[in-house]
Amino acid sequence: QSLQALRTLQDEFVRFLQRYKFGIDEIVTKLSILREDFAASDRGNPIEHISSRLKSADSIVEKIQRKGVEPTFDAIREQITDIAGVRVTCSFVSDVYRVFDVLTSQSDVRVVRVKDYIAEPKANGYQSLHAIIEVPIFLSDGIVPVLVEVQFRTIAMDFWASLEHKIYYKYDAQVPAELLDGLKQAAVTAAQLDADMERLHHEVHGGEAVHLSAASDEPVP
Ligand code: 0O2
Repeated sequence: QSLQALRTLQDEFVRFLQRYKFGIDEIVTKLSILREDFAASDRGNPIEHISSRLKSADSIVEKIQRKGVEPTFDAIREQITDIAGVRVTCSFVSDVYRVFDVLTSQSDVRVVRVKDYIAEPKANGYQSLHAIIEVPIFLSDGIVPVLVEVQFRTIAMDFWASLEHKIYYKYDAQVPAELLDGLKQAAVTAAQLDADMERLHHEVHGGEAVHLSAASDEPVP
């Protein structure tokens, strides 16, 4: 390939990634506005922490190989849905669903897919609510939709996931069985802590509807 062709490809990749950065900016701004608005209201602020990351080129390539994705921008756009990632940490499980509901009911937000690992934790104990969300990005030459993966979780779920992530990488995915068992047990303890905190919170703020599922609108008392 000529140097010129390589430069063009590099420019295209930079612009490709930049759109995901704009997607992150849009979602983080929406969440920051909600956080400030909740804080100014008398309904209490459900958002403890917001973080974000743009997937690295290395990670994107690794995922393309692992999933056997065709190496074209269109195929990557369609099949790698976590290039833009935003994480929202809440105190209570009910807040996780509350923030999810408020964000996803905004008129320019489209929910593409939801994976509720709180309702159905992964085998290793991992819990979080994942939503692939599409938002419009207003560029100088038009509007483009961008996918952002938003992970909603409690502080306890986040604590567990960050330790599990470190252990997974330390052992290069070959985690000894007793550590896996320990992690599984810690996930049960974390879920129990979340349930206890939720109950105590509800006792103090009794009467408010508590949503504990993304799939159902039924309030759980
Ligand atoms: P990072 O560092 O956050 O970018 P995949 O599992 O990635 O092939 P999919 O459908 O994209 O396919 O996965 P999923 O389950 O929707 O979510 C993937 C992301 O969720 C991960 O991203 C993690 O952030 C988080 N996650 C999922 N499962 C676990 C888990 O068991 N432990 C921890 N700690 N995090 C998990 P990345 O790209 O792996 O990492």
